Formats: sequence, C-alpha cells, structure tokens
Amino acid sequence: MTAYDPDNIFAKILRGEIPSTRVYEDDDTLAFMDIMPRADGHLLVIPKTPCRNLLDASPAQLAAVMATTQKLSHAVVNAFGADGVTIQQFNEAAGGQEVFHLHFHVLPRHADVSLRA
Ligand code: DGP
Repeated sequence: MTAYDPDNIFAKILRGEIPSTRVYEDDDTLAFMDIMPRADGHLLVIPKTPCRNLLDASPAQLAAVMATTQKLSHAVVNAFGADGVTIQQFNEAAGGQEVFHLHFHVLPRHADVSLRA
C-alpha cells in the first residue's frame, strides 16, 4: 500500500494549516463538517494519528474513531431531528477514497430524503 502522505488535506486540517468547521475533538479524534455536504449536518470523523485508511488502521485507531462516530451519530440525530444516520467509509482510489487520511462520513438521514450527489 502507498505510504501515508503527511501533506494530505486532513493532515493539514489537523495541524490547523487550512480552515475547517470543527465540531468535536478529544485526545484521539477530530470531527469537522464536510466541505461538500451530501446531507445537512454531514460531518467527518478522523483519528489524530497518521493513518491512510481502514486497511492501514490499528485496532486502537479504529476503536477511537468508531466511538466518536457513534457519539456524533447520536448528536446529529438530536441536533437535526434525523430519522437515522448513514455511515460511509472508502478505502483507496479503487474503493472511492479521495482524501488519504482515514475518515468516516456521518450523514444524518430523514425519511424519504435522498443524499445529494
Ligand atoms: P472520500 O475520500 O471519498 O471519503 O471523500 C473526501 C471527502 O472529504 C469529501 O466528502 C469532501 C471532503 N473534503 C475534501 N476536501 C475537504 C476540505 O478541504 N475540507 C473539508 N472540510 N472537507 C473536505
């Protein structure tokens, strides 16, 4: 697998080198709003430590990111009055990944409302 690139966009967001709308942070994870939201409240959860994607992740990184993903899923259901949540996660270009720092999409969902393209 290609090595982790410390100059990927989310690494720059972590270092504060480019702006983002941060919504949650703890010792191990950061969450911020997706710049191209496919649903109102679409956010991204990432580990603070370098990790290219699921195929490169340690059990500890996955545990931390999933715990935050669950916490923020509850938060968006409450904040947006959502009926459900879709979690998306892509690995390598062939798997649809565009930014090569592990991230989980949290997409609040309402009944009968499709995700935007
Ligand atoms: P993917 O790797 O396929 O999961 O797509 C990357 C996602 O990251 C996509 O939904 C758009 C989002 N994104 C890309 N660049 C930026 C950025 O500079 N800031 C923020 N907040 N989100 C970004």
